Order: sequence, then structure tokens, then C-alpha cells
Amino acid sequence: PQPKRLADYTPYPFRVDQVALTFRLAPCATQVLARLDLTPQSPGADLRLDGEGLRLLALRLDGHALPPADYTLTETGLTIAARALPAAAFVLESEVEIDPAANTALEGLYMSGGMFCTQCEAEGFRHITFYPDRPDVMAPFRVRIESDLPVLLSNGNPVAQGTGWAEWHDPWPKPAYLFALVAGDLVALRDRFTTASGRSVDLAIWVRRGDEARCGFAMEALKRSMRWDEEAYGREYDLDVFNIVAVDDFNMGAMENKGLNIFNSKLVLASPETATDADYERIESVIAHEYFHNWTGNRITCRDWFQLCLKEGLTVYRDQQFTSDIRSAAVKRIEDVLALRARQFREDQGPLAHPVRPESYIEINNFYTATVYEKGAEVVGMLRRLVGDDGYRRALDLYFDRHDGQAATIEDWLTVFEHATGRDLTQFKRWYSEAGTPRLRVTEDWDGSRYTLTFTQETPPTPGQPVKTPRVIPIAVGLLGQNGDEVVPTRLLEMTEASQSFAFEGLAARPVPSILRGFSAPVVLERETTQAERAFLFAHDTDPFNRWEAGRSLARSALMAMVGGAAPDPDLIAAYGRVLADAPADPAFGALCLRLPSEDEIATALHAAGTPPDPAEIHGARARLTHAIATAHEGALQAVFAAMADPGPFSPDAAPAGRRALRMACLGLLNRLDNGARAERLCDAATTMTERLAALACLIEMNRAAGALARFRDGFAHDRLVMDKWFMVQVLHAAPDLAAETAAHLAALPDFDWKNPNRFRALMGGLAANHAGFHHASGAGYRFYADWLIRLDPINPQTTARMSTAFETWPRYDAHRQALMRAELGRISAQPGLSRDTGEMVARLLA
Ligand code: B3K
Ligand code: ZN
Repeated sequence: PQPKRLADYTPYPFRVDQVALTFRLAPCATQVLARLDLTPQSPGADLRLDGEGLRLLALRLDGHALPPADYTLTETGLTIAARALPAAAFVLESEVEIDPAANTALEGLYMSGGMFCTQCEAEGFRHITFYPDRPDVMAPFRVRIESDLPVLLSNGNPVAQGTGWAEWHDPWPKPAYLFALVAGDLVALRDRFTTASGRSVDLAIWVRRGDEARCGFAMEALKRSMRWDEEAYGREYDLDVFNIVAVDDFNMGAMENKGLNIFNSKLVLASPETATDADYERIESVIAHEYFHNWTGNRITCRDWFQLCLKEGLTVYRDQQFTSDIRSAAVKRIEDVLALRARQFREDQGPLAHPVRPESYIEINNFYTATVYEKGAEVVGMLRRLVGDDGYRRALDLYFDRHDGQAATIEDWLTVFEHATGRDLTQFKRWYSEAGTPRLRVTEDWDGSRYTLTFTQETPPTPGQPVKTPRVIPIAVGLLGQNGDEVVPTRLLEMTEASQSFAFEGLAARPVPSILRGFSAPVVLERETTQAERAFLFAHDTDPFNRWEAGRSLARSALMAMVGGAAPDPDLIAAYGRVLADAPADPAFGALCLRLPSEDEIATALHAAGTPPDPAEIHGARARLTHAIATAHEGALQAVFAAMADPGPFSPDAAPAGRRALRMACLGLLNRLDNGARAERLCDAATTMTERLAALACLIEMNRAAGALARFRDGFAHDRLVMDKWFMVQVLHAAPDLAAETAAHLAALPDFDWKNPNRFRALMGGLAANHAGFHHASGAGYRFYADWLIRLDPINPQTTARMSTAFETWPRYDAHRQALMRAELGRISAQPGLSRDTGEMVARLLA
């Protein structure tokens, strides 16, 4: 297949003035009638419409059947010759038949648990009808649905309904990727929201019968999001209704279709018995994210898919701001940076590295990545730091004013910042065009009164981009005195050169620097420093992010030394004593400080230091450090564990969730000493899924979980979302030698419904995240994983392609593991009929 290129963009030569669709729903033979009002924009152009897997029943132009000689039909679309088209506005009608029941790829119109639903982003609409399926073609839609199912939903406002039919009208011009339709036997939790200007909006969350009691939290999150977008961005909702539907079979998290968001049910349904605190937080942030897309994505959309970060980076940034406003800003920043490093830095450092705005792709679904989303959000955050809060607000106001109703580009976005603030962003734009994570090296100089920091930046080559140029890097720095007082409060240094110095004058004594506060830029900071100075910052830094960061790097280097055979660092062990003493004052932060670097993080650090990581050694070192911390602080751990017990009643708010997080962090450490006794008791007595699951993980790590797993299963056998956790936890926490075997045993169970993406991801994702298990020297983890990718590809290419990223770290490891992983990738790529999605990924992984 030929790649598509950003440089080849040309506007569509027709305007779509109106779309009217009629769906006659039937599981195996749905008819779709489409009426498009079109106006030629450039004389002499053929009319090219996308369409895949459609059986064409009829085609009429201005009411007359179109003779076959006037059009050509291929596997990918329909082209009507220019000579057959009127010079002015005309109407094209098509009738097609599709088979939603056979659609296992979950793209276009498909069936999930007896209901009809759609997923059109990025290019699913072409599986529904012939249409210019590209985001810069925007039109108002009218939709008529004919079906015996009781609930019939589409975008926009309801117009009319009767027995067996309903009609919807969406007045806001939109691209086809935002189209949605749902039909099913659903029940709703209803509510109402009044916007700042007084519009009353009917809210509904539609779920399968029996699930309605688990929607309350999502509904509250929706209302909080709607209010927040009014207050923080001045953006109001713009329709009479807002519907959310939960579906069980979904390739990703959720989708922002105009007025009709469709969600993976795991991101809607929550109760204390079934959802963990992490689930609650994620539900809240994804509800917010999809809602925020109504302005950043829907009202203003993307000109083409290369501009995906325009809506995704910005909307992630907005949902992060929302969470930090309503929960703890410091904790949220740490969680986001942990995720950024674990997913985006990893991507940026491997064969799949690509710019935030890629310049070519074969399958766009392969570019819904951590780089486009999370690094895209970091770039927005840097812009804000550089122009300040007021400048950011002026730029955003101008963006909404100027581009409402349009399909915009990154150039448009940067131009509003330039016009609103007068700043030149030419160099800043490199953050969008150059891949790779800059390394920022820093040295210090002290001459008795002047303190100088010298920074050097360097970005390693990435595929297709051998040479990098200097970026604009906002570096937030504060200086501390030897007693821990802040002698220079946070200041933003703007680095623009490859190497650059910044001086601080008039200091009485040599300060201790706190660099890259709040993680002010997505770079790897490399600084030669002593364990003692890190311990000092871990105890005293006034910036909470950097305080956590100091502890993290202290633990990371201790663990790296332990992999080489060293004993646990006594200073580090002592530092955890202080963490425990302080933790009850800020439990969520304390829990983060107690969490040791992951095995994957240690592997990354070893590789960066020039040592191929040995996953088994890393696993052993981490277990030894855990044991040493627990032994040294047993009393304190017991006290904190007891003090953090939940007095009830349950609340999913940040404060009680933080207490549970701290308590479970203590449990994880104590587990090494009591051999699972506490976990065993908690597993059966727990009133929340957070505790039950954490206890179960502890028992699995102690290899004494058989009884608890059986009881858990008896208790939740009919709950799909909880059973996903049951599948995942066993593989994720299995001992390295047992991981592949455990995965194989679970995959053979009758309730391993592998065609359901949540279930597949639970088991296979659990294996990929079990670092020492997946990378076991036997190759059993790799083999098992590849077997299942091969099996899934023909039925669901999108999920297969996404999960192939488990292999993206192959260049990090020793020759033996590299050979094993490349062999599995080779085996996948040799499959006859491999999908375009997986084919592109495997080719990039092996390049
Ligand atoms: N925009 C969708 C993602 C679509 C993914 C298509 N493969 C959800 C989101 O980012 O909000
Ligand atoms: Zn999004």
C-alpha cells in the first residue's frame, strides 16, 4: 500500500451542503440510503467518494438512475466522471447494503450484545455509505432510523419519532468521522444541565438493562465537565440533548461523536464493589475528554489526519487541567509524567518514533499514539508556560473566534498564539515536526556570588530523521539554600540554543538547584549529582513534582546498582522512613513516593547507561529492595496501614482514594514479611474493588492465590468488567517463570472471549506488562503473544496493530532476546493476508 503524505494535501473539489441518511436496520442486511446535496467547487473534477465493503443497490443523480458507463466502482470507492455531473448544485442518492453482524473489526456499523452501534473515526464512515470520508468535508446531517428496537439514537437533536422509527437533525456542520448511530434495548440514567446562558440540556447515559445503577458517577463527571469548560474556557454546550452510550465491544476508550458519545462500558460503569479508584479517576477524565472535544475537535476539527494532535493534544491537555483543578495538581502531574515516560518516551526511543504531527502514514489508526496524544498535550503545556496564562487565554479565545466551524491546521493554531501574543513561534514549531526526546545535560558553576547553569540539548536520531535541530525548551528552575529554604523562587528559563548558560547573581552561598520543576518540558534531564543531593531534594524541594522526582531517581540508581549486585542503599532506606512519617499528611503523594520504579523503567535506565537489561535480574533486585524497605520500616508500615483504614461510607473522591492508595502501598510492602497473611484477610473482607484487587495481586505474588482467585471468580462470574480484572491480575503478577504458562491456561478457559477487545487486552496486555514474564529468556512469552496477534488480526486489525507495540522495545535487549523478538515479528509479517494495519506496524518495528 502507498503511504499518504501531508505534503500532498489538496482541498475536496465539492461542497457537501447537506446529508440525509436513512437506515433500515437488520443485523445481516442493513440498507443505507444517502442523499447528498453537492456543489462543485472546481470545474471539471470527477466526484470521488470513499466506500468499502458496500453492496451498491442504486445510484441516482438529480433523481435519475446513473448509467454504469458514468461511474467506476473499486474496492475503495466510487468515482463519477466529471462529464456526467452538472456544473451547478446537484443531488446524489445512493442505496447500499451492509452486514453489521459480520463486522468483527468494530469499525463502521457493527453489533455488540444485540445492539447496533458505530465507530467512524478515523475512516469508518466509508464502511457505511459512499461519502467523501475526510475531516475537511463538513456538513449538517439528517438521519432517519428504522428498526423495531426501542431506543434509536443519532447525532444532534431529536426531530420526531414513531413506532419503529426516529429522526434526528444535527445543525452543526461536521465531518463524517463524528457521525454516530445507536439502536438497542437500552435504559437510561437521565439528568439535566442548564448552561451559563440558560439553555436546558437533557442528559442521558444509555446502558444495558441492569447497569443503570452504575452510571451515577459518570453523570456527575459529565456535569462537572460541562461547568468547568464554561468557567475555564468560556465554552458552552450547543445542543438540546447530550447522550452517552456504553458498549461492551469497543476498540478503544471512547468516542466524541457530536451529541452522542459512545464509550467502552469500562469507562462509564462504576460501583465501589466493581471499580477501583484508578477506574473512577479514569472514567472522570475520559468523560471530560470526550465532552471537551465538543469544542476542540467537533466545532473546530482537523483539516486532515496529519493534524490529529490539533484536537487530541489540546483535548488531553484540557482534561489534564480539569483533573488537576478538581483533584490534586501535584499528584496529577506526577501520574501524567509517569504515563508519559512509560508510553511516550518509550515510543520516542524505539523504531516507532514519529513526530507529534507525522508526515506520512499507511493506516491512520496506527497514529493514535502516546506521541500524538500525550506529547501533543505536553507541547500545549509548554506553549502556555511560554506565553503565560493570560496569553494562553487570549490565544484560545482567538482560536475559537477565528476557526469555529472550520477544519484547521497546526499552522492555524500556532498563528493564533502569534497574533494574540506577538511571539514568533517558528522555532517552537519543531516540537511538532521533529520526533525524539531531547536529552538535556546540565552543569553548574559557582564563583562565590554568581551561580551559573549551563544546559546542552541533544536529540538522538529517529527513523527518517537522522539530524535534529535545537528546540525551544522552557526550563523551570528554583534554587534552594543548604537549609532547604527557597533562595530563588521558580523562574522560567527559555533555552533556544544547542548550548546555553543562565546566571543567578548575588547569592550568599552556593545553592542546590531544582531543575525542570513541574516537568516543564518533555525531555530527559541528565545531571551528574550525588545520592546525598538527591536525598536532600527528596526531603526539602519546595516543588512537589521535583521532590517526588528526586526520590524516584534515588530509587532508580539504587536499583540499577542492585542489578549489578550491590546491597540496598542505606540512605535510600532511611529516606523511605521519612516518606512514611510524612505520608499521612498527604496520602496520595506519599503513596506515589513509596511506589518503586517499574521494571520497565529500570530496563530503560540500564539501556541508556549502556548495559543491556536482564529482566530476571531486574525483577530480583526490585523484590530485594522491597523486602529491605519493609524490614527496615515494618512498624511504621503497620501503623500507616492501620491509620489509613477507611471509616466509610465509600466515596470515590481524591482524598479517600489517596488514603486507600497509601494503605495499599503499605500492604504491598508488608506482604513480603507476612507472606500474604494480611492480603488473604483483606481479599475476602474488602468492601472496595481497590482493596480487593490489590490484595489479590499480593497473594499472586506470594503464589498463594488459588483459593482467593476461585472465590473472586464465584463472586463476579457474571460481571464482564470485573472478570477482565480477574484475567489481567493473574498474568500481570505471575512470577516470571509462570507468566506465559498462566496466560496459556487462562486463554483456554471458556470465558476467554477473545473477540471482545477488553478481554483480549486484559490477558495479553497483562502479559506484555509483566516485564520479566514477557521477556523471559525462554521466549515463551513472545511466542504466545505473537500466536494470539496472528489469530486476532483477521478479525480485528486495529486492536492487533495496537498491541504489536509490545515488541517496540526489542532494540534495548541482549542479542538473544532481540533475535527471539525479531523472529516473532517476522513470523507475524509472513502471515498471508495480514491486515494493512498490522503490516504497517510490523514493517516499522523491523525496519
Ligand atoms: N477520538 C477518539 C479516538 C479514535 C480512535 C480511532 N482509532 C477518542 C478520543 O481521543 O477522544
Ligand atoms: Zn480525544
